[in-house]
This record gives sequence, structure tokens and C-alpha cells, in this order.
Amino acid sequence: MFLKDDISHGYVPFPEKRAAFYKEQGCWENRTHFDLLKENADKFSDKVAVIQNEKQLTYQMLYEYAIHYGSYLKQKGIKETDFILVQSANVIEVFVVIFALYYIGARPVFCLDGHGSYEIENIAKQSRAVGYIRIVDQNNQKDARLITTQFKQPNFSLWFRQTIVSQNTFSESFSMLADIPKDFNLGAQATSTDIAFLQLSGGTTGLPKLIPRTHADYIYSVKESVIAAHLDDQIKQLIVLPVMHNFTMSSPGFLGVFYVGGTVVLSQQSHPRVCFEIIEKYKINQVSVVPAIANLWVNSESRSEYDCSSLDVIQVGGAKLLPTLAQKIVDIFDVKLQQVYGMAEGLVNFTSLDDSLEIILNTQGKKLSIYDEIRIVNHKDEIVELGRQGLIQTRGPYTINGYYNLPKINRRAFTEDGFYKTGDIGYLDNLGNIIVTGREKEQINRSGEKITPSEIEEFLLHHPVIKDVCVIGVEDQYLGERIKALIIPKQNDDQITLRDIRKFLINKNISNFKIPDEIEIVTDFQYTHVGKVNRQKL
Ligand code: OOB
Repeated sequence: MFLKDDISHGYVPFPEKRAAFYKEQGCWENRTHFDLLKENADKFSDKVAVIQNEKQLTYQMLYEYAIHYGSYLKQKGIKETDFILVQSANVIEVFVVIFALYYIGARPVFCLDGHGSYEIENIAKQSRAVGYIRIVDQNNQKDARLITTQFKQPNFSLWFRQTIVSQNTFSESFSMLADIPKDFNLGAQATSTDIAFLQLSGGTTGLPKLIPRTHADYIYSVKESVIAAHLDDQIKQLIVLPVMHNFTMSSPGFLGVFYVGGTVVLSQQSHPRVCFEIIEKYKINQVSVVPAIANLWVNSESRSEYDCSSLDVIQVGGAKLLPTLAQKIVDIFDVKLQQVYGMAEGLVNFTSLDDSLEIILNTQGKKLSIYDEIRIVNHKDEIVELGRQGLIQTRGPYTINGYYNLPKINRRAFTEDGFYKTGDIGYLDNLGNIIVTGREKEQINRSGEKITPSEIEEFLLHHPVIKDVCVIGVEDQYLGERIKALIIPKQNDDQITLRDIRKFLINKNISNFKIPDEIEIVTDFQYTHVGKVNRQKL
């Protein structure tokens, strides 16, 4: 069943035939995210689900808080199927908020903590969200005030805005619940094939690309990821990447840990000392990072000061992991490495924990589901010979069929037979492992954060002394890629510094991670034979 309202707002459902097939094969189960939490509360009751510093939640507490906060949201006027923006640091309260929304059948729109009011406003417009919940860390309160005052209220029928400050205890964070009775009858759940939430595609621009994931397709990807990552109830996972990211949520992520009744421990920082201390203290056995963090950790002198011997698996994904760094991770941490190549649009690939070291170091592994279809094509969409490099396209039981509310972009991003054009370049070996070698899409991958160059260029063209600008990604030892702006000034003697540029962009309220790391003043760009700036050459 698909909601009429969603269809009229541009949700592209799975084609009937494929949907029937995935159901028949048992991929899609008839349960929602809230059903999962309810089952977990019954099964794992007093087991600790989440820890952040001195705070912790058992499965039963998480369930009850979610119902309590959901009752509060409902009283505030949030209705079933409403889209609510959720922006959060890596704090424990976020889990309560997400499951509270699922409880009342509302749908979170997952924003990144780093997003500024510019992005938040665009995401609100695109999703037609009727509310915004910002969860901040104690250290971060100034930033929260900034966002809520700068944010212009869009013209919606209801605009609910709320900031939860993560304080010492839950009752302080959720002090608004004091007078609200917990009402177990208030919940109005979605069905499993409804949109559960919207996630953002990498490089969110003025027109954010929103990814609608259904309960059934997402839970299926979690269930398969649990198998691929060999999770069981002994899992103690450190969360260091942003909680709202797809990798952190489902590959296997915290949902995978909840699925088996394990424990997640949150860190707000990726600094080696901070993370090593948590690993030692809680005997963490699994963590997922991007290559830039892995690089920081393997090169950290503080490594020998902490006992990280509890670590069994380090997962690395989100950006290309070079084999030399991969080898260092295995040697220095004495762990199993698991490479993960995935995308918020759906498809995820894992190396197997039982693969040979050769495969683990050099490939991004195999597709998660036997029903995933991956094809490598040339520019005419023709399938190339096995082992040949080309464009990666995919469709399957948990890959979307279109972005939300973007019919024009969908015509370019998906093929007629429903394959998503990932924009990545790579090849398959004869064992079915994928090797990602590059990308065609105009995107910078800075420590796993995706940036669209044209968006930054657009902003900079409004700078009073800039005549023309080209933003590119350049290789960086620590970040993978850093952002460089090549600038042609209006007058030869115009003075432009990196500080000016940063200040100018900060004033536009865009995410910090999109701000150039470097600038170069040039007199001209290099062009391709069709007159486009030759980014590759630059
Ligand atoms: C993950 O998701 P997104 O949506 O932030 O980014 C997806 C893009 C991919 O299309 C690819 O360009 C790049 O990030 N990427 C990789 C990679 N993993 C992602 N490029 C090379 N090697 C890898 N291992 O980044 C994401 C979602 C779920 C699980 C893991 C990562």
C-alpha cells in the first residue's frame, strides 16, 4: 500500500512486479521500525542499548521514553505521516526522538549535524516538513540558538520547532514531558511498505535530493548487514561517525546492533585519544569509520597508551580506502578489516570477514543481497565485459526508484528499467567483488562528507571581487580529498585570502564542511574541447 499523498508529492514506488517478487522471496517483512523496538524491549528488556558518557538507556527505557515523547509530540500537533526534520549531534536523546516519531507514525527527515540554516531551510521546503527538532550537546548550545534564530519560517500550515539540550539526565533533557501522561494508545503506526524516513543524498545542494526509504526495505538491509558483519548479542559498537548517516544507521550500524540486542556507545569526537579511551573502557569490539579517521588512528602516537585489544572488527567505508592504509589498519590494530561500499540510495557491498586478506585489502566486497543487481556499463548504457571498468548501476530490494519530489532529476539519475546510476566508476572481478576506481559525478568526497562543487561556486560568484571560480577536490593525505577554490579576481590587483572566502561563506550559513580548505588565484582555467572547465586537468 502506498500513501496517496506521497505519490502525489513525487514518491516513486517499487514497480509492482518487483515488489511482489521481493515479498515472495521473504525480503520484505511486515514490520516497522517501531515494531522492532517493541520486540527488542520484550526480548532484551534490561540490557543496555545505548551509552553516552554517564547516561545509558536499556531497551525497555528506550521503548518507554519513545512512547512518552511520542505522546508529547502528538499533543503538540504532530500528526501521522508528517515529515519532521531531525538534526542531532551524537547524543543519546536522538534515539528517543527517532523512535518517538515512528511511534506516532510521523517520519523523520535526517539532517546532518553540520548543516547550517541554508541547508535546513532547503530541506524543509523540499520535504514539506512541518517540524524541526534539533538535539544539541551541552557544548553546542550557542550553535543551536544560531540555527533557530537564522532559520526563516517557511509557509507551512504548522511549524513546530524544538531544541532538546542533552544535559545530565534524561528527565532534564526531556523536561517537557513532566505533565504529559504516557499514552500507550496514542501510537498510530505506519505499514511496512510506507516511507519510514527521508535521508539526504551526498552533496546536498539548494535542491536537496531526498531519499525515501520504506520500513520494509530498510529493515531488510539491516537484517542482511547483521549477517554480513557477523553481529550477535555480544556486540559493543562504538559510534563515531554522525548518527544520521546511512552507514552509521544500517550497515549494520546502530539498527543492526539493536536487531541483535547488543550495545552502542556514542562518541562526539573522532580524536584518537577520545575514541581509544572509550574502546578500552567499554571493551568495544566493533567500529565503523571513514578512511580519514582510520588514517588518524593508525598514525596516532597515543595508540600504545590504551588497550584496544577488545576490537575484533574495524569497518571502513564512505570513501576509497587505499590498500596501504588497509594493511596498516590490520597490522596496527590486529583486527579483521571489513570494507563497505554503500550509498544512502540503497546498495551496500561488504567484504566478507572470511575473505582472504588479498580481497579485503583490494576490493570493496560483494553486494549485500542476492537480489541486488549490479551492472557495469559504458556511456551508451551498454554492459561492458566482466573485469572491464565502467559506470556502476544498480537496482534491488532496498535501492530507491527515485528521489522524493524530483521528477526531472529522476529522469537523469535512473534508467528506464529502474537502475540507479550511482555516478561511481568501477569493475567487478570474477568472484563478484566490486572495485571502485573513481567517480563520474561532480562531487568532492572530503572525509566521507560529499560536496557538490557547483554549489560552492554559485555562492562564491556573488563575492564582490570574484570574476570566476572553479571548485575542485584535490588529493589529501588526511582527508582523502580537500576542497580547493581556483579564483579569477575581477581586477588583477584584487587581494583575496582564504580567510575572506571562509568568512564570506560562513555568513551564508552553509555547512562548515563545505568551506574550501585552500584557494589559488589564477588568470584562467583550462577548458575541454567542448568549452567546459576541465576539472580533471585542474
Ligand atoms: C555512504 O553513503 P553516501 O550516500 O554518503 O555516499 C555514497 C557515495 C558512493 O556513491 C561513493 O561515491 C562513495 O560515497 N563511497 C565510496 C565507498 N563508500 C562510499 N567510494 C569508494 N569506496 C567506498 N568504500 O558513503 C555509505 C552508505 C552506507 C554504507 C557505507 C557508506
